[in-house]
Amino acid sequence: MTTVNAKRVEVLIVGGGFGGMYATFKFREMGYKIQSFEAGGGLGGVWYWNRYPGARVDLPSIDYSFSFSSEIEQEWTWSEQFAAQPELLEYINFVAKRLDLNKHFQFNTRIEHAQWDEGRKLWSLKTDKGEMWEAPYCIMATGPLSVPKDPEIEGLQRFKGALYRAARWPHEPVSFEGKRVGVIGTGSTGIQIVQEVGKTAGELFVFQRTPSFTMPMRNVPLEPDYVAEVKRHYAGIRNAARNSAVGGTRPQSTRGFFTVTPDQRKTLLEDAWKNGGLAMLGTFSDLLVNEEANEHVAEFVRGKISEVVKDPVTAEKLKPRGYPIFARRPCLDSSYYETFNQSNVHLVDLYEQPILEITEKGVRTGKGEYPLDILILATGYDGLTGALTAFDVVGRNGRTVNQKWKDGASTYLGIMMEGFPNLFMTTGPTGPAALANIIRISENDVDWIAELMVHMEKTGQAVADVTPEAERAWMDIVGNLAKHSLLLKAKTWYLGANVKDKPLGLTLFTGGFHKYREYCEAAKQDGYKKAISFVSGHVGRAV
Ligand code: NA7
Repeated sequence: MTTVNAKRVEVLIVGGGFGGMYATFKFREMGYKIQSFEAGGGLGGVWYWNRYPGARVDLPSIDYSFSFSSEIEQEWTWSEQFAAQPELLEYINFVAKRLDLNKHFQFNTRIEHAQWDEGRKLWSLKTDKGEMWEAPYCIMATGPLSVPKDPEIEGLQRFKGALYRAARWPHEPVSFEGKRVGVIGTGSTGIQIVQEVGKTAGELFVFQRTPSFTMPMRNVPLEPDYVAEVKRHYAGIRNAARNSAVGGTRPQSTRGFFTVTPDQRKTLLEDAWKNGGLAMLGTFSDLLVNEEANEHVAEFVRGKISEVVKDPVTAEKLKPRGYPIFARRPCLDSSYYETFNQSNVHLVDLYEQPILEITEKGVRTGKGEYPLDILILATGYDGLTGALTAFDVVGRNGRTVNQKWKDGASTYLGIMMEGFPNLFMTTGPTGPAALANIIRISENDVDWIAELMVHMEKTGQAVADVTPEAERAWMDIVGNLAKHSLLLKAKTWYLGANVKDKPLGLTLFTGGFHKYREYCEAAKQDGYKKAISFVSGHVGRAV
């Protein structure tokens, strides 16, 4: 790759989601000369792209916000317990303006190639505009859910109606009034879309392959008194979040399911259902490791579906079976199951009638054609690894990330990869990415990287690469924990099962965010000696 006319900075940052925003702020404040890139037209990552009707975060807004600035915590006020996408984007833009972040970003710019230059100890990045940038450090804040995935269904391009992708939703409002609408996909995204679009669509056809378990969100407006109380106690709230398994304030019980009587269990589950949110997952300690306990909870939720959905045949089809509850990402809804009681909403069970093709008019299944005006794809992402395998990231000895990960992702803490010196990820694969609050992980990872860079500067090191032993040891920890997890028992993006030919495996740290932080801390203890091999020299500032 030629480096003629390359622009030179000290830290290159790819991605403008929460991770990229915080990295941009942090490294600027440390005095580094930075350049950041974002493929979208603005900041926000997932919340920039996912403007589909009903898009909403499923963690409490109070938790799902930056913790590094007490000024921002005090100045910003959330209006709802679970913020909707427009408010999240407003928050993101508020933070960006407050910290003057936009000026560091090149928007509408994708990185097409990244290469380590061993001789010059630099990363070279090529943008889709043909520009070259170089820096000793490169931060890939490319996110676990940034590469949307179309379904592998023949004829998608033939469809003459309006085709919308949830993860690339237009900025203009879309009307469903009186229209025949189809939605393919019933994960978190599809569920949010269905309950919203069902309100106005003439007819709504929900093409369901695997049903998800969804629980009531019970979203509420946040009362001023409550917000004031939160603002008084943010320090404690953040501390609790950092020391919890999920990186948030959701209680996590240490009580095993079978340690209490059936009556007590029932009461606890009913309470969790009434309280809403992901409370149920924290009601017992063993729901992701004890299959029998898990099945009891699954059956409880199936019972709730029958209580809501009037048509017993539809209710049965909506009931997930054959995989443990919570092994797919548990969804939250406000009226998903109720939507199927409306006469304009129809469940199309793809187990009974698989989709054969998309036609000019609509969707053709084994039982016939469904003519549609609008088709919405909510078919997920090439999660966790997709962003870094979508283009060539070339490390030492010409080895690419694709080559390194051909049998599955391998990293150290989800932050570094052996053979890719001075390249860092935030919320990378084999970290806790999808299982804990992404903002807490991003902050942790950026702070960890920053500390390492300070250490390098103080000790005169130009290059940091994780040792093969440290990476192997981390992967053993991740793998040994995964063996005990019921997450392995569902075909999900957590395992790469939704992408054809992707190596199958649980590339997530399942030990909890608090434990993850302990491993991150431990790496620093002996001056990174066990984890990282350094090459001395001058890097960083004033190049
Ligand atoms: P998910 O959870 O990966 O869901 C994708 C959905 O799309 C899921 O129901 C899939 O069914 C379905 N899908 C994918 N391909 C097809 C085809 N070819 N035919 C029919 N149905 C298909 O993505 P989401 O965007 O909903 O959620 C991603 C994360 O965002 C979520 O986990 C939260 O963390 C937030 P399948 O399960 O493969 O049978």
